[in-house]
Amino acid sequence: MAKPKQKVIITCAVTGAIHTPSMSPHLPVTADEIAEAAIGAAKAGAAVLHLHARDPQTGKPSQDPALFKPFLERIKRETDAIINITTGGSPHMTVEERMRPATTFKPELASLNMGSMNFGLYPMLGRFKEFKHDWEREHLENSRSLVFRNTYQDIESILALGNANGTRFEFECYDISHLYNLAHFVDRGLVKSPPFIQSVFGILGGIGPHPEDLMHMKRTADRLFGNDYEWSILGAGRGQMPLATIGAAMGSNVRVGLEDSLWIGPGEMAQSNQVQVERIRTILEALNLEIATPEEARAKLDLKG
Ligand code: KMH
Ligand code: ZN
Repeated sequence: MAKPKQKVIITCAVTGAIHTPSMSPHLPVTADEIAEAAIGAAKAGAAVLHLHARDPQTGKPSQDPALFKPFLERIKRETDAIINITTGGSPHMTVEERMRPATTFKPELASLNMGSMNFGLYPMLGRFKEFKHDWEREHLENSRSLVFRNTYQDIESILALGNANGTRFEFECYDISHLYNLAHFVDRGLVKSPPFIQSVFGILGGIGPHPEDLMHMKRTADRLFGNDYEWSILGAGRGQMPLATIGAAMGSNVRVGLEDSLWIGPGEMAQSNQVQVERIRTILEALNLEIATPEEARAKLDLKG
């Protein structure tokens, strides 16, 4: 009998906390914009929606649950997609602040960043020079001196929150050491199998975007977790589509969205999250891969539904 085809989970990270409104007119900011972008991505094939909120006046990232509520309600009404709420927030926030929306809404999935690191946003000052709001320049400038703090205690607090609420995690691993941190928590019995590993490539402060970096992450994850993990690829910026393509050809799931890249081609801004989902979907189908529905993704990731 033919082996059933592995179905690929597409995650779409709709707005994030890295890019700022002056960088792209297409970055969703208000609750309606975030909801519409997320619904468009789900219709195009994203089974998972990774969500952050922003202050609607300034576009500044915010973890205020009141800002999440309207778009979460609308997305749940209009799609069956899996809601994944950030606990990363922004590298500028405390972990207590970052945990607020996942604590309030008890989603099926939440992100969990697996180590402390430099998070170099300041190189974007070379590319983007005009900013409508003061916070945007400061956000990039201050990244020279900040550490994205994810101590063992921080990780334990977020794991405890998930384990209390039946929330499972998208484990964001920006470097090889983060895989070892994840293995440590698996060994301690605090992480249920299979972990959903989001390997992040191309953030300054983490592993680079070279295909060899991807291979090294995969070899290490295979050694630490055997077959017992769900692998996904997130390439930042121009690495988004090439790395997702390489990963998918090797059996990974994929993440796209304007949180991770504002682009759809060299010098060409993505007009929406949906176009990035459509692009990766076209690539996956050309590779003869099938796209997981939300129900299939729930089964693969063992979510509460
Ligand atoms: N911004 C991405 C590189 C989070 O929300 O927890 C990683 C991220 C972090 O999605
Ligand atoms: Zn995020």
